[in-house]
Amino acid sequence: MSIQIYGFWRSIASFRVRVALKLKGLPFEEIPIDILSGEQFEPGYEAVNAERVVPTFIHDGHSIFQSLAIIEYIEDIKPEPPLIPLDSRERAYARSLALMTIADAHPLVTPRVRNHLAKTFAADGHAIEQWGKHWTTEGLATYERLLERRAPSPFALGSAPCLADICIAGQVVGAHFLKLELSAFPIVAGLAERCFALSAFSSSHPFEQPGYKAANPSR
Ligand SMILES: N[C@@H](CCC(=O)N[C@@H](CS)C(=O)NCC(=O)O)C(=O)O
Repeated sequence: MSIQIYGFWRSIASFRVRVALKLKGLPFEEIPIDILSGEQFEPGYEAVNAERVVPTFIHDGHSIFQSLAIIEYIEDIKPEPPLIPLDSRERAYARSLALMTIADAHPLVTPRVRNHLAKTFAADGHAIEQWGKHWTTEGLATYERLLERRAPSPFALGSAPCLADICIAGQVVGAHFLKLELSAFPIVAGLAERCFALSAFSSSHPFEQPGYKAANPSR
């Protein structure tokens, strides 16, 4: 089987797909699309992804977009180890936790939103950073309230990391970009620590990607 993902080191949605592939033990090639310089808008990539975002997942030439749809597809083609529980209520809970960041928190801090704030509302670098910190903190606070109601043991749904943990860890990656303290969110912080102790998570972190290391040789 051949798997490629069009992704970018800084992309939290690409991080989610990287972790899922690594937890499944599926080898893949990542083709970088620099979403900070606007490569996603070039006609060549628009032909691949009409939404002009990463990731795009290519399996034996078949293309899929949206990280949740991609992870569910990966689950279908390689069910073990499971990332989405079989029990209906547990499945719904895993998807609900996932969608909190995929649908609600993460879209607010994407480059297209930051660029629109700058171009249309003359937001400067400081204002855009504050915007990012606000919405990333809101996402972390929501996860903390959710996890207070059902404590991770040790992962969000039980003994092994699943879709929900991947998405919560992605929200924490957003906090790493903005150098946000996690002390106000101890349950989220503890869960993220357990996730990033696993190589599937730590090796997928944006700061571990070749593109980040090339741009930041001193780190
Ligand atoms: N909901 C989508 C998010 C896709 C998305 O917004 N990706 C970001 C990177 S994490 C992107 O490519 N942004 C380009 C832009 O905002 O112009 C998913 O989960 O795949």
